[in-house]
Amino acid sequence: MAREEVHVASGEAAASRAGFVALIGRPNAGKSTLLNALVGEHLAAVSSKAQTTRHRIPGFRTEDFTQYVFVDTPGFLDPAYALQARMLETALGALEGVDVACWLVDHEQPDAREEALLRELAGEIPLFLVLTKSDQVPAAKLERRDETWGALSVWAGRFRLSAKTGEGLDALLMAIRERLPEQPFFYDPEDLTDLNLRFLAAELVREACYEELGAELPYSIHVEVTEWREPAAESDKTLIRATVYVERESQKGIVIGDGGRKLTAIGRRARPPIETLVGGPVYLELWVKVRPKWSRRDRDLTHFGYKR
Ligand SMILES: Nc1nc2c(ncn2[C@@H]2O[C@H](COP(=O)(O)OP(=O)(O)O)[C@@H](O)[C@H]2O)c(=O)[nH]1
Ligand SMILES: [Mg+2]
Repeated sequence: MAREEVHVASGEAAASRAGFVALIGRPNAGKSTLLNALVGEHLAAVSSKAQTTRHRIPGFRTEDFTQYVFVDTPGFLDPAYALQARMLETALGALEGVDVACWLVDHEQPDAREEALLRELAGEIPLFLVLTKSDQVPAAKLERRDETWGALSVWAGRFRLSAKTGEGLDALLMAIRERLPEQPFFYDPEDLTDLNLRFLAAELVREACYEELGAELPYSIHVEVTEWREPAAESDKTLIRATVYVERESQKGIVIGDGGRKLTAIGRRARPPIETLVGGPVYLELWVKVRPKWSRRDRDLTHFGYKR
């Protein structure tokens, strides 16, 4: 493939850089929030409940001469059932072929499993330590974390940042840039992801469910977009029908709520970000269905798109 070169004003040729950057770490470390901040768009579902991210979510950031392909991943955890096992496989699989990995941290110290993973990774690619939530975590605590984690001496660089305020993002981007290979861009500079809109809309509904529902239920929820009708006329809305799958009849009642109030609230919360995504008004119709024990059944997981 021919190397694309971008000519700068001085007449010198500046080669473009492009590459893949994995965002990895424990559940709740702030991976999805950082992906969204780096891409400048709400691509990945975020919530205070651990294990919100179930798939590999790519997000692109293209600057003049640099294209970063960030990959958000499910958190590292010991899998307790089939869905979690697939999530872990997805997280590990996302590391294949990346140029840089960022290990995001909002806890005090590594456990043995994490340490082993980090040592293995550091032998293969540059590994950056990223202490997250610097807007929230006291400086003294960040300092301690930096010391404890830094002592692992597997790092190509150490950073602290806040995806909420943007503090520290530029420094991380500059360091990543230096580690990306000189090569042509992979994607159109206008593109932000290669995920399709249906998938992203379903994720936004799932995120709204997480926010509206109690602590237990979210892990039982899967959302599928079943119908997507483009507006027939300029003034029309895009019709999007989605099904919220739960595992038990009793859960169905919880998602629907008294007189349908819960489901209405979920729809009201999901619609604005979906409209931003679609770039126009949306009519969002939600249905709730029971699919017994889907999160433990291989066939259902495959059917729902959880990759092995
Ligand atoms: N204050 C603060 N909260 C954050 C920041 N980044 C993430 N969070 C919160 O931490 C929780 C987990 O974030 P999420 O991105 O879903 O973590 P993930 O599981 O690693 O993807 C959510 O409640 C976020 O709002 C940050 O920079 N500052
Ligand atoms: Mg996440």
